[in-house]
Amino acid sequence: MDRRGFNRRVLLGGAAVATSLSLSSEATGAAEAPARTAPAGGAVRHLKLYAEKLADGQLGYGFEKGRASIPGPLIELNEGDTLHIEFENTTDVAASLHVHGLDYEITSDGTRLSRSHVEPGATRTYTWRTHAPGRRTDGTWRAGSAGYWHYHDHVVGTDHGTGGVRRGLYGPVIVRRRGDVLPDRTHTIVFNDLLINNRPPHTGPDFEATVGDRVEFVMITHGEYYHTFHLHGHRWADNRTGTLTGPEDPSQVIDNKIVGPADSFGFQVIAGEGVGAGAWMYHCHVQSHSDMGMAGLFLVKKADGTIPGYEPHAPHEPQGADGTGTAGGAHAGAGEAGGAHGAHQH
Ligand SMILES: [Cu+2]
Repeated sequence: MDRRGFNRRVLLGGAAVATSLSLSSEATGAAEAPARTAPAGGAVRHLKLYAEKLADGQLGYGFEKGRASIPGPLIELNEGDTLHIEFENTTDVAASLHVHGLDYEITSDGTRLSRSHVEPGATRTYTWRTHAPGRRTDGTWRAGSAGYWHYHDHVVGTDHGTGGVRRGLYGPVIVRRRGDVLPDRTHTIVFNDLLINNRPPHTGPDFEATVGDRVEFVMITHGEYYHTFHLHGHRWADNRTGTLTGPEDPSQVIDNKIVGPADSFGFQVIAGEGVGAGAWMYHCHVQSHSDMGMAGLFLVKKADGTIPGYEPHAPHEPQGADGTGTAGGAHAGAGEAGGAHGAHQH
């Protein structure tokens, strides 16, 4: 049940007074409008994706030529959708596109072993399919595709894409189930070795929101190390959506999660809910890792745009409202490639 429904139930229960269970919008800063939810899938979508060399020598994926970013753009689907990706490799080395969690035939595996990689200058269409959960004919239950997943190169450097992943060829995929709550905005955080999103240490990335925004984070890990992802002032449920479905949902609520190479998860928070505006840190909680710069800020502004107690001093720019997303319900479209900050060339 959403906050609004919960609120209503408390009121309908007889006591038209605020109780400890009543989460008013004044207390939470949350918007009053009902949350938007994902529609049923079943669409066939087409997308163009480029692998490119960035100015700093790293590699990135992008929806448009010259707009590649690290991480690559968000690809968003609804269970039942099929996505055909025309992948063009503009780099000077063989590269590929390999996805986790979705359905694909061996010809879309994105590995040299299956000859589904792409030579420099060449193009190949990869097909990803997704499905809703359901019962198999033998009576057992088949999981659906919904989840926070990711894609990456599997060819550059070694047959496991070790060089491609290290240099930035990775990105997020979200598959939503009908009825999943849609966020106002989605941000991607990738712990890759001891860097975040392949940026220099101690340079974020930072993400901006206003109190009450429903902000989604996709958290992916790559590289050689295990980490713990921690966000200050906000919590999430350790389940598929990162959100509790109601008062009986047994999922553990956490604010810290151990992650290892190729893990991915996601969650949504109401920015500043119950805690207000602020420069809320997120970081790896392995102490030496955070000390070495695996940290960034979730900059939650008051409605007037200010952030109490925060004096910007770091040299990096926040990733703001033009970041990513789900704006307008676009699918397999919007991504973090939008802004100048996307390519991380500073
Ligand atoms: Cu770490």
